[in-house]
Amino acid sequence: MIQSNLFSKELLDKLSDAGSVAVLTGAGISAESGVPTFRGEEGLWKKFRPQELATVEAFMRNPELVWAWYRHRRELLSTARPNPGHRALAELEGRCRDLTLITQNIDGLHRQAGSRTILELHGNIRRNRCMECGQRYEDIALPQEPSIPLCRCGGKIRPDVVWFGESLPGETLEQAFVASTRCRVFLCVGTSAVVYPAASLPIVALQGGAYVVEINIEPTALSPQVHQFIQGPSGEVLPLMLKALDRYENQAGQADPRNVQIHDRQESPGGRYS
Ligand code: BJW
Ligand code: ZN
Repeated sequence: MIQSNLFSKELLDKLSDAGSVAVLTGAGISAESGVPTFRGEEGLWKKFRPQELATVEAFMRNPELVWAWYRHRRELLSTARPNPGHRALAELEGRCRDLTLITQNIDGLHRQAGSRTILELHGNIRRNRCMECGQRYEDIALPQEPSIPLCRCGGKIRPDVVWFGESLPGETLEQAFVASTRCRVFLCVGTSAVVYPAASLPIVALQGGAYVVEINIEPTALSPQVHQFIQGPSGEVLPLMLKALDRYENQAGQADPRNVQIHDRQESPGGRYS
């Protein structure tokens, strides 16, 4: 059972100040929607080898296999719905002056949940593009046959996602770095934080002076460096964070400032685990 008082006063204070917030999400936030993660016991990379499915070389070698894998995952995603974690982040965006949601996920669930400012670092599984001329195609426009869809120019069409060794979309990545450098609060949610350049964003946020909070069901290599690590499923922790924020703001609204003394415990990053 997660305690609702586990959110530090510093976090609630900075969030209620409606300052700028950046959030980085990974596969873990969609786990409670039934979307498999990549790493860990139940992860996709336990059953499939990334080198055979998530590189350009793999696609050139065996495009049928890569297409079969993506069609299978699209089918899984067709019934997936946003969970309370996605919805809490959409609600938080409505409450903040400036919130940038940076996601490594390609599942589109943040948009379905109502988030608006979304930077998709690794593309989107519902889009496709031609390897040769770059022409974009929506998923629904693609025929199932032949098994490798071809562009009007004759080039092979591929899912519009970012594979290992490929560059991330330049402008999107640039915006993600700017938001992470400038934010006052950075939330790192449901990512193993091992894939670069996304994994540098929380570090950049720390260097820029942001208060960095990590939410994950288990500690990661990042955990010792953050201001607060909150262990638990994001679909439970994030809605609780909003409730705690409500309570905090109500109390602040009722309090007579002359009677309030704030004792802010200065904590060094990494010192605090729930
Ligand atoms: C919960 C939860 C719940 C569970 N609640 N939490 C050596 C050193 C450094 C870098 C490199 C290197 N060799 C190569 C590189 C570069 C490489 C890289 O970083 N590799 C590392 C693995 C070492 N990066 C790249 O190649 C990137 N491009 C690039 O760098 O270009 C420049 C360059 C070019 C050429 C050479 C070198 C540099 C591109 C990376 C593209 C990643 N693509 C994928 C596939 C996308 C398409 C698809 O889905 O099919 O993106 S891989 C996969 O990993 C996917 C994810 O977005 C990404 C990150 O994974 P994520 O989201 O963190 O998921 P998991 O499963 O790892 O973690 C889930 C977490 O959730 C866990 O912690 C759980 O505990 C937690 N969790 N349930 C909260 N309910
Ligand atoms: Zn083409």
